[in-house]
Amino acid sequence: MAAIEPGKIRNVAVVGHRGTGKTSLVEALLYQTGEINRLGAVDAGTTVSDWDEDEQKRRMSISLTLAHANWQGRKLNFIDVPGDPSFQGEARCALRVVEGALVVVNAVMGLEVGTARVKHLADDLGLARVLFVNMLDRERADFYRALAQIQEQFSSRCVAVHLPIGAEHELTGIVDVLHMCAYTSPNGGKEGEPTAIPEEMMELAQEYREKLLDEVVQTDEALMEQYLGGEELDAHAVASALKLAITKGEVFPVACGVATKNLGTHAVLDLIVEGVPSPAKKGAPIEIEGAETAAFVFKTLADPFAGRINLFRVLRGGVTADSTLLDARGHAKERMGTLLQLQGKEHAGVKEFGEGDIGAVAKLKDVRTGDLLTDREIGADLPEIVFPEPVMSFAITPKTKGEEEKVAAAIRRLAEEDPTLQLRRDPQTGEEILSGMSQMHVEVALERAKRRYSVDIELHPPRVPYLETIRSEARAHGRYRKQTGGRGQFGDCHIVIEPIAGGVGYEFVDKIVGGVIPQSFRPAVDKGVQEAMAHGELAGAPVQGVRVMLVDGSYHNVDSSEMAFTIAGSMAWKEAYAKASPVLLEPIMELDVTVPDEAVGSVNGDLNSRRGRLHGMEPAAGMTTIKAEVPMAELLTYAQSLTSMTGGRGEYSMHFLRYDEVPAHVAQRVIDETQKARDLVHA
Ligand SMILES: Nc1nc2c(ncn2[C@@H]2O[C@H](COP(=O)(O)OP(=O)(O)OP(=O)(O)O)[C@@H](O)[C@H]2O)c(=O)[nH]1
Ligand SMILES: [Mg+2]
Repeated sequence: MAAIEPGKIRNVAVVGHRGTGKTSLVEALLYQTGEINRLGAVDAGTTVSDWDEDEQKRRMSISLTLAHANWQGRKLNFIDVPGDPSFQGEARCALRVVEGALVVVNAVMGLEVGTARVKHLADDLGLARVLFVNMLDRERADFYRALAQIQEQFSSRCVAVHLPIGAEHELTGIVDVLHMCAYTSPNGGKEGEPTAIPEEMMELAQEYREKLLDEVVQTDEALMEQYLGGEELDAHAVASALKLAITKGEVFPVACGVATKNLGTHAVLDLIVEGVPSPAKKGAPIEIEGAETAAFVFKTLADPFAGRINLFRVLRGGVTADSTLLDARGHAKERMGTLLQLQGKEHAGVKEFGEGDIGAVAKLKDVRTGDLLTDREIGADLPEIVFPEPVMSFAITPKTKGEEEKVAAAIRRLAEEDPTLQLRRDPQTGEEILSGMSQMHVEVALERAKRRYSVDIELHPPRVPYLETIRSEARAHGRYRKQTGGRGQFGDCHIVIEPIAGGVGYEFVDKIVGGVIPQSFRPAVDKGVQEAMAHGELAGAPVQGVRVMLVDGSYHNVDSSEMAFTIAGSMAWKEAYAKASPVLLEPIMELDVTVPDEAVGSVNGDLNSRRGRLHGMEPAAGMTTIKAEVPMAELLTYAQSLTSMTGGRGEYSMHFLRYDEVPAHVAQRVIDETQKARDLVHA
């Protein structure tokens, strides 16, 4: 098969809130175009897209999936994107390499928070946006209510191009007001050719056609003149004006249907071909200068059969099988061995992917998400996919002692597939911290680690990285002396410690006059102090924000040594620290919580009980974003609470802000707990 020319390709990411029917819609699109001859169902685990074991078990999408179809002589590449916020990194990858977003909305629930999020991403990337109101057959589905909501909350330029005939279980078909024709529900069969609009729908269809034309002519002066002059508009001219308007984000067509019955797919396929710009029209989503061939890797997958597979979008030129390209990150040569066309988990070998196409390649050595492959060195910066920061952290340990390295290796592999998964070692607590977008996200990762790499991993709440500091000045004397037969030990010093303004850092000031401690032993005092400071006496946390002045001391000609002064330094520190009003500091996070308006009261009350300080609230479209500062220690189990307070409709993100002093009553509890833990260790 020869490469497909860019003008004949349409790249579409299918996005939307969790469970709006994206995977079912992709299935229907593949069925309608004849790619598959049976309409699979998510609930039966038989769809092309949700092919992974984890996905079938949970009946939801977890990773993005690639599929393709032919319609009107065009190649359509679909990327089915999971809707759950746990896997929102996938949407970032997918939207980066397409010209269009097909936003699927649930006709019963209307606009939901996840839909708004991906819509904004698509806005920011300047993508064409087509909306599909799905599930018209469900009880309490209401196309017009969903449409009104979309217009009110997204843009008044969202216009209906398809209308339902009937509603809920009496739905019998849809009308296409762009082409002024109708489709009867195929009830899971193949959709037939368009038919005439039923008599009783004619008036409504006319009304909505006018609304559509009103929007379209506003984007095209010549059409506007004809329209105002009462001329009959040429259908082709309207279609191309609409296409241009969609491309430029001036009009957003709203389609509708029933994915599980394959209703509306014919019309939406037409709409994609006509409304989403081809790569030739739009130009590459990432501009690359100086290379003849360039491909952007937007996702790395671990495939059960083919090993590692990289999905890429051809930005320039064509990628041919068995060619060699350079990886711009590692500068290594990579042989593009077997090129694959993916249909869910099915692979077909191909010889070439042309400019603008989306394909896959197996068995590259060291290529991962975000990498750029070119035919020559171009010295350009890597294009970036901006991923959301993970919000949930857990400490992880292997179930079997000694498998620490195996665990880390497995998680690293998984993080290559999914950059919203992060593994780091907390230098303060020494724990391995795994962070992700949600508890489910992390649990899915652990299941995969177990299945693929045979490691059992346990999750624990992470320890809070407390710090300690002092509030006042203090002076102390440290003297270490030992006489055991031959040569003894002698170190003796006086130090003064004081808080550093701003509360961070450490300074050591040598104020010795007259050589009461020889120059060569003074750094040893510094060392002893710093060693002791690594574990403060309150909660064993590192101490910071202290200036230590070495002011006096004495030495012994024979017995003094560096070791003796190190010990004396740490003795002096301990005494001084106890007298300098030490306090415990805790990390404060900035928290953004988005919840349905009706949950604001309980969420705010809950934040209050978590020692949170509210900063503001921003209501938007039935949802309110609450901004607050909350101690990290109070947020370790926040996800579960938020889910129960909002019926799963709340979302949050947080990042580190600063350290604050822990209020006395809380500090005492932390100190007691650490003391208990220490006693256990020593018992
Ligand atoms: N009645 C009805 N059910 C539908 C329709 N579309 C999807 N469903 C059902 O809705 C549920 C979710 O469908 P999916 O296709 O998995 O939704 P999704 O948007 O891919 O879900 P995520 O990928 O997890 O975000 C499944 O039980 C589908 O059978 C529809 O048009 N009508
Ligand atoms: Mg899905």
